[in-house]
Amino acid sequence: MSYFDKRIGNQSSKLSKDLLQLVERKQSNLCVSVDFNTKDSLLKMVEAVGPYVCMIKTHVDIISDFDIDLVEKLKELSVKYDFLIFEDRKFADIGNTVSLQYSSGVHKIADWSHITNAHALPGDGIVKGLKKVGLEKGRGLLLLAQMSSEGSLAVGDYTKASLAMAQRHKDFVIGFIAQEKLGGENDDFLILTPGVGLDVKGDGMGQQYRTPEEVIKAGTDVIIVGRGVTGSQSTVDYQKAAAEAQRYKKAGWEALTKVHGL
Ligand code: S5P
Repeated sequence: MSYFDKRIGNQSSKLSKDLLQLVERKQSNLCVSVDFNTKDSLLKMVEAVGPYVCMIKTHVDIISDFDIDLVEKLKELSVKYDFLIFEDRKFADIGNTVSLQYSSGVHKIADWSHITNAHALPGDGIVKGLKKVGLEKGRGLLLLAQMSSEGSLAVGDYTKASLAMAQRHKDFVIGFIAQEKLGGENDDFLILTPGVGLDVKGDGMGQQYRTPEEVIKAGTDVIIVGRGVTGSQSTVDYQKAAAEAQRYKKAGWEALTKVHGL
């Protein structure tokens, strides 16, 4: 059985199967994080890198002119270029509050984002609250089991407890934001890893970068790259970003091929 067939067979949610199929089909395990703060610059960046990614990660709360039209355009681009949308909301409250934050407000994240994430800190209630809203819409959740930043407190027993929490909610938790493989064959969670860069080791504000090959050797499925692809918004060059996306796509796919003998 091929590597992807095996991984897909291990998944309990349709969304995680879809993501692995997409990675294989597009030969891309690259998620680009577009941390830009206007609608226009975000959409232009997605237009530039869309053909090379399996996922686009957003932080919609930083967009000064956010409206529903942005969401509609993002959804259109996700169909046009075949990628999933991941709103990096990092929920961190009690179940009742997160269910409201996920479904309501200006952003209505559950209506359009295939995937979102949450800290395990509050306990199982956070997963229950999000699941109540997201499960029937076919959404999936990633738990932040580890972080890329220097001095992160999400280590050791906290990471283990995050894994145990995910195991109790396999219908909705599809995997982790983590720096290494967590779980085994019986709970084959997806690992999405930020803090990935080919050229620099940090950003002077605590971010730490490893190369695609380093993280994929450690068990990553999807590499999350922000500024390494997009550059900074103040000096944005969409053509360069498209070229960088191709470079990271190639690096990610080659590492996956090598590590898993595809
Ligand atoms: O541990 C983490 C978790 C996340 S989701 N470390 C991170 O950096 N992130 C996010 O990934 C962060 O919020 C940012 O959007 C992206 C990394 O961006 P970059 O420009 O440093 O690649």
